[in-house]
Amino acid sequence: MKKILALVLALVMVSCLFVTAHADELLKIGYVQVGHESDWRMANTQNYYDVFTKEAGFELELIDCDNDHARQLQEVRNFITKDFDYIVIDPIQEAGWDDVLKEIQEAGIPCIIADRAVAASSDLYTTAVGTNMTAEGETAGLWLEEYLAGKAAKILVIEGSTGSSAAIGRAEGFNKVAANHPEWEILASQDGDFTQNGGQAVMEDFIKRFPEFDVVVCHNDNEAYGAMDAMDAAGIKYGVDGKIIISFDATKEGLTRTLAGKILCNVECNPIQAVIVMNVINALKAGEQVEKFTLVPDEGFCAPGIESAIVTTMTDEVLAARKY
Ligand code: GYE
Repeated sequence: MKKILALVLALVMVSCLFVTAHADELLKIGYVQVGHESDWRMANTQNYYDVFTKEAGFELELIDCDNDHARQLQEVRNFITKDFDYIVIDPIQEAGWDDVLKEIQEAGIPCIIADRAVAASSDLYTTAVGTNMTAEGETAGLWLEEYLAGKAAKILVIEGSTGSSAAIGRAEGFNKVAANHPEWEILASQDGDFTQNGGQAVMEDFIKRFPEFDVVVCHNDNEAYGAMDAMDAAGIKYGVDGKIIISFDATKEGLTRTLAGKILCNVECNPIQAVIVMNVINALKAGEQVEKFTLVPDEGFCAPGIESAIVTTMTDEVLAARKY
């Protein structure tokens, strides 16, 4: 009996040891997330929780910085103090990162910039993963060029959060195409903060100020929903037989509205980025060289009945396959 007890005790001790050793081996990942402003963001957050699991060898601390740049810097500094193994930053703003990036470097912690970009020397971080926001803006512009086929248009823009690389890139890409079209007039461009409420408020203001317009470019789907609410309330028609709405993100709800012919063009920005970030981290851990930038590819979509050489025409199948 005693022998059995001793054996059981020994087994319990060994398994305890194993569990602690295992817990020690988990890589501590600190992720400073932008906020919870959009469906895109929620999908991105969920994706990190799904991928960076204990089973996969990670302990993830994801902080929702609620679009507060100063808070985001502070949270990164907390990760440094707590000596995290890897720091992942999704920068709310493009500017203002030099000091904190140097501090991460001095602490010897590898740093990954994810989704949005920083306006800092790439020597200051280990690697970056993200989409090409300028290319997204250009795709939207090229689709409009194709759709209008030389017709004049008055354009309103509801921008993403001021100072974010997503808003800067999308505006830059779209404006590059617009510069070739003297028959296009951009009437106004205003910050809707990537939210549905923001999009609605800006659109209500636009409707009062501009009785005539043809196109509304929204920097994300949630802003587009807000703009649609404002137009519905004002009795303004949009879609195939009304104002042209262009959006970005191509979330499931956004593409549902593209399939329904309401958002005529929707340029994808893929929020499913955590696996790529995880692969980069695993490669770094294994001592492998990683690229300075890993591109997350994306494509554009337009409403059924529109033929395009720039984007894919929406179908039920595309919508059914959409995970976010
Ligand atoms: O388009 C928007 C989100 O950084 C690409 O941020 C991302 C943008 C996305 O809130 O919906």
